[in-house]
Amino acid sequence: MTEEQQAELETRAARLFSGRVDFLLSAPQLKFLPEPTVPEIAFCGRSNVGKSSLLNAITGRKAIARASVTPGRTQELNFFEVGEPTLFRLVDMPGYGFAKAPLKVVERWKSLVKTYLRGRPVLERTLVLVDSRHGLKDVDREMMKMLDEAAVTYRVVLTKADKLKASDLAKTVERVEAEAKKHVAAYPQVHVTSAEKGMGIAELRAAVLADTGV
Ligand SMILES: Nc1nc2c(ncn2[C@@H]2O[C@H](COP(=O)(O)OP(=O)(O)O)[C@@H](O)[C@H]2O)c(=O)[nH]1
Ligand SMILES: [Mg+2]
Repeated sequence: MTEEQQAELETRAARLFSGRVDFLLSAPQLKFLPEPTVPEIAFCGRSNVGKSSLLNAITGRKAIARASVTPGRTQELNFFEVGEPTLFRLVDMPGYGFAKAPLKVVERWKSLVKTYLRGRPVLERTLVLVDSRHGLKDVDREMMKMLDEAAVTYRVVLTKADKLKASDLAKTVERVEAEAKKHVAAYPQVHVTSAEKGMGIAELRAAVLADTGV
């Protein structure tokens, strides 16, 4: 893509996300999933990775992702619609890696997520969020493996990049990219973002729009 095309895509994405973005529904079980009528982009990551903050930054809202932090909704797939009429959906997947989650809860999570990933024809891309300070953890690797197996391509997105020195950040990017290259369904390049400072947000927003194909 030329610089000009990239700039044009970012402008289009910014305009689109500043328009209609509405919470649609929370699906605690597969039978509550909305009809697969438009492309979907899913966001996943360990709890506290900065998923809600990133969703807010991408959509330019202060609290669009609030629905997903409502107690009791943490184990559900939350759907947001973008565009008027709806062009695509963002899906906020339940955070993983709770230290103290009962086995039963973890199993239920896995079953819901796996079935969604494997059987969702409109799922165009997933974003796997990873905290810049921590790099990839085993739970992230497990998620990546699940996506590889479901043949859902994904982008690894480093969050909270403002918390690291540039030199440490560069090392983390290098390490994570080296590992991403070993996963068949992963993009070889990672995104570096800070919801707090706005770093990488315009580019990621454009990438999400491009991924939807609309
Ligand atoms: N410094 C910094 N803190 C962040 C950033 N994004 C999120 N946080 C903080 O990380 C914590 C978890 O963020 P949240 O978006 O709720 O994470 P979630 O559990 O993945 O939805 C909160 O205290 C946020 O303020 C960021 O880009 N920079
Ligand atoms: Mg959240």
